[in-house]
Amino acid sequence: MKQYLDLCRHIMENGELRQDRTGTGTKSCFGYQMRIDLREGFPLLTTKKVFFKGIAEELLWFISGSTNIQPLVLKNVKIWNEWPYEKYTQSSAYQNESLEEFIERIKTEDDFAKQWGELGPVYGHQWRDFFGVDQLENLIHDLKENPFSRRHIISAWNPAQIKDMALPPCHAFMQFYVSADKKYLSCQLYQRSADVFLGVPFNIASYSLLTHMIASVCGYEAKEFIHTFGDVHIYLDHFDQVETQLAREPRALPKLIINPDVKSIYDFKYEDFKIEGYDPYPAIKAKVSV
Ligand code: DHF
Ligand code: TMP
Repeated sequence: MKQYLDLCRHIMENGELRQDRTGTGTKSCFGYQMRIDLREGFPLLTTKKVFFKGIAEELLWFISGSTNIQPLVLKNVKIWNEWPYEKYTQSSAYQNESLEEFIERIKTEDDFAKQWGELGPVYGHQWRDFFGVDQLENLIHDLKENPFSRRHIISAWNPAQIKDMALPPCHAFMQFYVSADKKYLSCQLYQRSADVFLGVPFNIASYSLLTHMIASVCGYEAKEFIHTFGDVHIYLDHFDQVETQLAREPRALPKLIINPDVKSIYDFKYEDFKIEGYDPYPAIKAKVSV
């Protein structure tokens, strides 16, 4: 995807070197926007292999309202493991388990998972129960009943609860827009903080998938995903990986096929999505800063 490679190049050329919370250090810019036409294909990067199943299962987990990593772990999705583990290692209950041993306990001991697998009131909680408001339910209702509203918004940013979250929301605020002919649905996301090598490929695919799912249950077609960034950065230990990707020529985008029989946003399962014609370059490993 050209837009993504342009973003990488933009940061490499214009970013400032700065310290960050994790201690790794980044090259960073403030403010950037990408526009992705979802009619041209599904935006899953081809310049490295991206873990679509992990993206889809994470999104279904948000939609379910869950904020505990146990359901993800049981599906072998590991992307949220480090954060509860970090908290556990700092507690008095910690018995020197490795990350693998910790995750094995989350899988097999429900009481342990209830106590230590929680991320706090993160995405799933705010989408479905922002101080009692089911924002997702309201969004879908309003998209059908009042398509031209300028208030099609979901906010994960709940200032009163930030202190209880393992990580304050990065993809924090989204707005939807129905075209004048009521044919198309577009989505714009505001992401306050973006790890361009690891997080952003997931975020692009996740919100694009969400746009397709909402369009499908409301009777629209997905049009554009507009991705707006605050602090958009490349970690210093990702430079080689980014250069490897920049040297690869992007290939044709795959297609997303969604099961059209699913009529409610809550009923989707991983098997209702098919990615066709995905022919990426090999995966590229990188360390995640915790
Ligand atoms: N912290 C930081 N520093 N960066 C992030 O991108 C990030 N993302 C979070 C939580 N905290 C974060 C949630 N999303 C991976 C991708 C997305 C994600 C967390 C982790 C990740 O490690 N991806 C690897 C491996 C994927 C796999 O399990 O196969 C990748 O190569 O894409
Ligand atoms: P921060 O809370 O100090 O901004 O750190 C969060 C880091 O995680 C930052 O590098 C952005 C990254 N991130 C993403 O890029 N996408 C995501 O979906 C999530 C959860 C985090």
